[in-house]
Amino acid sequence: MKEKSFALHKAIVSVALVLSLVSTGVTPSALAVTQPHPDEPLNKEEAKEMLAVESVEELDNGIKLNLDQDQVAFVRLFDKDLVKVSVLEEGREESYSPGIAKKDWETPDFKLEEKDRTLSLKTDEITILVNQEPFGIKMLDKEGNVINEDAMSNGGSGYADDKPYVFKETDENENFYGFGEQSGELNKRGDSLGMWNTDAYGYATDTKYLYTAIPFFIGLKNEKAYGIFFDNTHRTYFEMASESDDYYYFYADGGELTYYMMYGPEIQDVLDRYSELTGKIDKPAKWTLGLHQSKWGYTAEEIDDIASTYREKEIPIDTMHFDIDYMREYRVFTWADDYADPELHNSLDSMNFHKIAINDPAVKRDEDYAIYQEGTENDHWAKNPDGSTYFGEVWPGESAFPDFSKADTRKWWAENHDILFDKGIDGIWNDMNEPAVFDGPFKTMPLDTEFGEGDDIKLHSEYHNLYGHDEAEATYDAFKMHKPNERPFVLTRDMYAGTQRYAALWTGDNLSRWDHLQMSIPMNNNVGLSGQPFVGNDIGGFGGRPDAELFARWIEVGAFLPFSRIHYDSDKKTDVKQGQEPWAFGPEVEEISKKYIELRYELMPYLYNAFNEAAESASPVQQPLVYQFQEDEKTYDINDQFMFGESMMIAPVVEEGAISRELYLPEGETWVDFWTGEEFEGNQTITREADLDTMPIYVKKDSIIPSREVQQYTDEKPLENLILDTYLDDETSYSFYEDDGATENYKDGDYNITNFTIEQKNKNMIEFSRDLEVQNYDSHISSYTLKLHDQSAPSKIQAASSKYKEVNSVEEAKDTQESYFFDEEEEVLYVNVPADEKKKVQIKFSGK
Ligand code: MIG
Repeated sequence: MKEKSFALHKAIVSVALVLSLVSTGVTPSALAVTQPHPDEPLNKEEAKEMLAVESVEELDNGIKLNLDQDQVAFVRLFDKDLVKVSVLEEGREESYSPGIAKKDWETPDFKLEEKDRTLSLKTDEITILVNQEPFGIKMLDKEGNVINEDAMSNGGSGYADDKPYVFKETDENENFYGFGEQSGELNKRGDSLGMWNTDAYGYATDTKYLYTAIPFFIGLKNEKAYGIFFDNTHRTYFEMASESDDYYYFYADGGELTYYMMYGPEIQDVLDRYSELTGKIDKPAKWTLGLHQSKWGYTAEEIDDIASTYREKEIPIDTMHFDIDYMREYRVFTWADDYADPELHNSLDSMNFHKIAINDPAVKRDEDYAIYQEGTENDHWAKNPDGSTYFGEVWPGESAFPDFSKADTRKWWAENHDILFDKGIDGIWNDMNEPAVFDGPFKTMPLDTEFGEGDDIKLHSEYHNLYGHDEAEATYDAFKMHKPNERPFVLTRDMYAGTQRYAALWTGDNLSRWDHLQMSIPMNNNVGLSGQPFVGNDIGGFGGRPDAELFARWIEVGAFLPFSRIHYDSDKKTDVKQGQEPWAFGPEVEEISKKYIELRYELMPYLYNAFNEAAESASPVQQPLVYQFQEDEKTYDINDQFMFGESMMIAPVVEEGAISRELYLPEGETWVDFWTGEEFEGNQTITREADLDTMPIYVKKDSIIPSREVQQYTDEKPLENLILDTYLDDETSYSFYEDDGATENYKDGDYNITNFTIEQKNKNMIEFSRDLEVQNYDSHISSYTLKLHDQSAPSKIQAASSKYKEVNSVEEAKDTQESYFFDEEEEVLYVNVPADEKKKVQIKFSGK
């Protein structure tokens, strides 16, 4: 169980926390000091005073309800399965937080009726019933099943002591997912969750407040999913059947009651709508999907050495990170001499490394420092209530903080990025954007610090959870400003709903502990179900140091993270001298690391396509099993397995000392062991041996996994030979997306979509065909290698009248047009098809 409240301690600056966290035996901190006050329970008696409807006005997309107690409510249909509900003080306008990407919706067809004092708004997909006395909302599907309803006996929805709240009915069959980045397990039923962006160094498995606030969740009941987005940027609370099996509720410390509700029934349908509302990720630059290496405290020389060691050892990698040490005494937008040294940059460039630089919001109070001068002259700082500049202590010492709520300030911030981009920096890493303040009253600013100006002033209590969001937008804009045709890469520690439009997320300062490796899986899976597919954890753990076994198990998982970065804490905070590079634990772990990192690079076409899907429909790259298998209740609570894209299931070993594990194979599929080819029917739990170098992976039968030769970095060689790794049962197809993976040219149509189909026509024939759906990108692909698993020797392969030639090795097949090779031992058939093959390729077997 999570802690239900936190004692209010005197603020202890993070340095003190840091000092208590030394060596590998790090104990997670209690983090009791990071919330402005203990959780404030909702006044439930007050909530029971319910609102009643006095009159109704029809709107073009819904209704306005004049309520008693000087309140009004709006119920608007934004789409046939999306409704916006707001309850406001009379006279106030409905609003949109910066989390919202789309405000103009085309009103769906709907019918408004009134029967027995109940109003009904009916679309093709849902019916919203509004009870008038007392006021309450119900959502039904088109068959009339109740999907979600206000818990009227608890007080429905409204305000209690100025806190907006909503009570909903639930029962034991309902489970909850999403809520952004959270500690604990996958299924949040029974949990008390909170959102207040927190610098949670060394968080524990039950730490309630982490770095992000994504007040969105998915309810799954009787196999049907719906979503609720509580668009409130104040500190929010979610009591998910934590007090009773019959109801759940959510509320905020302040602000207005606005929430959106969307219906599935598929989880993906919910994500479609949620991501239309709050935005989707951009298609990422391909290099960002490669491996990243980072450490707080690498010297300039070490950055160069580590990079060249990767190349010498031929362990694939794309990117080195520059942590805060590169700045001149932590002054943002400056370079310390040794890190600015052109030799370092030339060296990294010559090894084809990409470079990411960290950036913090705090600007050192230093009258001789240009950035500080500009910020002061142009009124860019957050302010105290008396209008003076707010100052707080962070890495550079006393600092001012940009007010990112102002468009001018964001523009100024974006402009300054030329100082980083001019040095060849390709990506920006936004840290400390809670914002973290060492000497603030609870490690951030006082709640009455002011942002914005004139009528737009927001207090920190309201703006806090948006600070990182707006900084991410400013950083994203820096790319648009300085590198307009390049795909931006921003990495952020903090999010509000919608931040995925601008940035990828890493999950902050985890620890080198087994329970952190375990927790990272449900954490990422829930982030993925919250509209943010681009997520990763510091591989090996940030605080403390892993031992060889933990690092090996972690890099195995790490190679399958959407964002894959090894990163670790400064040596100043640990007794143990232990690196976290793949070779730092001896030859065995180096080999294991290399094996899995190479696998990631081989799977790059598959991974890039999974990201393309994510950019188009918010489908997560790393998925909890429930995402694809919501009809199989055995998946609902699985914490230690995940899907990597559509077809691969990862069942990592995350227990110390374990060399085998149990794993569940979901119902409705046949699963193929990736390493042995052995097949299993779904709906069973099996035990898999897993020595230190084996991470169990299963592939859904009837799938195609596009892959390629290993590269040392993503753009090393053009993709000429596309391997179609095929696990055929009956019929399978794959829609393959390709573009340059770097520029915005795809927006002008510069991409290809090729549809592959592989079909077992009859017992003696497999047929391959491909259809060019879109062909605008100048592809380098000249051949496809069909890699058909679990086959016997073919008798003949031909495309119309041209006969394919049998050769003696995979290599030979790759170099010979229209050829094939049968690997008898592995029972794998390789067929090399020219990319311009227009005819169907028929693979024939003499009757068995
Ligand atoms: O207060 O820049 O989460 O990744 O290495 C610590 C130094 C500041 C916290 C980040 C971590 C980064 C570290 N930063």
